[in-house]
Formats: sequence, structure tokens, C-alpha cells
Amino acid sequence: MNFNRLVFIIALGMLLFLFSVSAYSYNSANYTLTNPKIVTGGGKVNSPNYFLDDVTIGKFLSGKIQSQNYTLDAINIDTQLKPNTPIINSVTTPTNISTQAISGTKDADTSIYINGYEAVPLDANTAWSYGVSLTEGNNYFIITSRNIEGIESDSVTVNIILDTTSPAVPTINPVTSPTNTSTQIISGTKEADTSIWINGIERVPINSSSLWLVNISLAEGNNILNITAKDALLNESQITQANILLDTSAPGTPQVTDDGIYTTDSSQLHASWASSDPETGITEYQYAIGTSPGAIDIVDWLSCGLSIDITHTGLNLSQGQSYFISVKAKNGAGDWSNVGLSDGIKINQSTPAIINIQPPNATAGYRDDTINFSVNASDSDGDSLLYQFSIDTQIIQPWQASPDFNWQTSGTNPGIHAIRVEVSDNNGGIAAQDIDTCLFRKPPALPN
Ligand SMILES: [Ca+2]
Ligand SMILES: [Ca+2]
Ligand SMILES: [Ca+2]
Ligand SMILES: [Ca+2]
Repeated sequence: MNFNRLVFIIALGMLLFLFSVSAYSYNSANYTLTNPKIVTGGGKVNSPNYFLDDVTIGKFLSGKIQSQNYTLDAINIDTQLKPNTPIINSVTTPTNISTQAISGTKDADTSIYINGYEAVPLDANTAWSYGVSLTEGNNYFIITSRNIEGIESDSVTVNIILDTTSPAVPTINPVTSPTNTSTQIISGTKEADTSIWINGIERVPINSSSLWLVNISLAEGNNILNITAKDALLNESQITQANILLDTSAPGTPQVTDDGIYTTDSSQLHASWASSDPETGITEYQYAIGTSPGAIDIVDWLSCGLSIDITHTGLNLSQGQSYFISVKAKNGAGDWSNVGLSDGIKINQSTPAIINIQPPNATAGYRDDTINFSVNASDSDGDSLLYQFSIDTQIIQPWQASPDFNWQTSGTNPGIHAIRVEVSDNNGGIAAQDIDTCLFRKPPALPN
């Protein structure tokens, strides 16, 4: 005996259902309800009482209850009273759309109840659909079907998650910019269960972490990064932006200028220079001083910040020695330029002085004679001296160690000629003086 089903039948009495006795078949020994069936027509069962051993089955005829008690040994209801559990088609979850049609299949001649409300009235169809409205977050739908007797199926529950909210804007940790490295790992924080997109490309798939990290490749110049987070529904956060400037070109080699050929001051050296980096500018200069191009034997590399000239004092430099100033520049990305060099400067503590020249200025002489010039000069720093002689800007005696020069005047036109005497200390110091000399034609010899 299926007592539960009996209890169920008792429950029928709570409802407005009509029974047809004729629908039941039974015999005296073992009554069997083969096809419980609703019949239409008036009447009402107020309190049908079905008991295991004492069953009253009501029959409505002409609006009156006609009933009879039966004593049953067993009741075997061979119809499945409870409808099949409805089958729900897959739902879209999570979603950012606030309405959705839930659909599925059901037994024919059943209705669909969703969360206790009749969503689909009883009909003969086996397919059903019902539109639901969603609220932000979880939306649980408990779905049953009921047959005409009001017998309810087992329930099936679906949850549709509505998510229309955008994630919080992600953060980015400070980037290194400018840089001379063409890749960089950037990182920051994000909402859990979001992905990270950079310039429209998903770089971190959705995950539960609140941290993100991406190794990016940089192009020369500015690299503007628009970074957003997206949730599972692709709701997108606002943008956080970073810019990384990649500069792989070093500054131009500094053009270094010292103070000429020589300096008389053996205690200091001065130089100036120019360099530039169009992309990231200059952030530092360093200089050094040595006794040969590129050498740093006098002053090792020293920073002078952004100064574009330097006077290095406190030196004890050697007479006659050349010194070279080296300069290099660093740009904003940390790249150093090639080393620029000055062309060298000598220490020359004094320059030659011409004391006198014989013959003196305004000398006269005859053409075809030889005029002997003799120079008396000195240089207080002890440099040995060289002498050069020119006539009317034409060199006729190149540099020589002798202060004497014998001018053979033959072939030179009569008239006034400028004799230039130059004295060099071979360290850049030069003294010069012009001796105007008038050549006359030599008169014919007097007859004896
Ligand atoms: Ca969201
Ligand atoms: Ca550059
Ligand atoms: Ca120089
Ligand atoms: Ca000198």
C-alpha cells in the first residue's frame, strides 16, 4: 500500500476537484484506482477522507454528493501523479542584461511555477518560456510544474547573476620613464575577478587576484598605456593611463672647446661644450683632463651637473705640456654619449719678447747688397726660440733656430719693403715686428 499517495489523495480534498467514481475500477478484494481523473461539472468535496481501510469516494451527480464507503485492502494507483520535474534550458549567467527568458520543457497539461507564482498557465504544450527581470547580483529561480490536480513536481533551481557594474579603475605602480630599455614589467592592483586590458588588448585574463603584472614591449618615443579592468561580463572600468618614454639614442658627442692654443696659467684649465638629446634631454655632464687625447691622468671623471663649462683650479701643470679636456653627456634615459675632446691646450707661461732687431726700422740699402738681420729676443719661461723672416708677406726664411738672416737683395725691386721678423717659443707664443727697408739702385762705380 502506498500510503504517501493516499495522503496525497487526501490533500486533494483541500482543493476544488471533482472525482468520477466511474473512472475507478475496483473489485471487492483489492481495489485498484487505475486512472484518477478530473471530470468537469459542478460539485464540491468538502472533506473527502481516504483511509487505508476506509475510503469514501465521492461522486458528483446533479450537484449532489453521492458517496459510498469502501473497505480497501490496498489501493494501487498506477498513474504517476507527480509531474516530471521541468527541464530548464541553459540560462545566460552571469549577464549584464536585466531581463532574460527562462525556457524549457515540461509535461503536457502542466503549468510552470516560478518562485511560487504561476508563470506559465497550464497548457498542453511541452515547451515553455517565461521572461524574468533580474536584480543586481544573484537571482535564484525555483521552478516547478503542476498538473491539473495541482500536484507539484520536484523543483529545479537556477541562478542567474546580473552584473551591470563596472569594475573599479585599476591602479598602476610607478613606471620607469624615460628609459633606454625596450621592455618593462608594469604592475598594479585591480578588482578580483577582472581582466586587465592595455590599449584594447587583453593582457591579463580574468582571475581572482587583486594584483596584476604585465611585461610590455616599448616603441621608441612615447608609449601611452590606457589600462582598464573588465569583469566577466566585459563591463569595463574607467581608464588609468601611463606614459613610458623610450629613448635608445645617446646624446650627441659634446663639442668641447678649450681656451685656444696655450694658456699662461699653469694652475687651472677652462673648457666649454655643447651637446643635446632631442628626446630626453641632458641630465648630467662629466669631464676629465689628461696629457693626451682621452686621458684622465690629471683629473679623473668628475660630474659637473648641467654646467656647460668648467674651470678646474688647483692644478700644477707643466710648462710646454699639452692638456686635453674630455666631456661626456648623459640623457634622461640614462644613456651616455661618446666622449668629446678638446683639441688640446699648452701651458706657456710667457711669450717671446723682441728686444731689438739689427738693422733697425727705416733701414736703407743698395740692391744687390746683402743685408744681415740679427734678432735679439727672449722668453722668460726659458723656451728655446725659433725665427722666421718674410719680405712683403712672402716667407723667405722659414722657422730656424738662428736669430740671424742674410738677405740677398739681388732680384728685388728698388723701393720700400717690409721685412717681417717673427719669433716663436714653439708653445704658441709668437712675437713679430716689421722692419721697413728701402732699397736703392746702386750708383755706378765712379771712374778711377
Ligand atoms: Ca561588475
Ligand atoms: Ca636620445
Ligand atoms: Ca686648443
Ligand atoms: Ca713661452
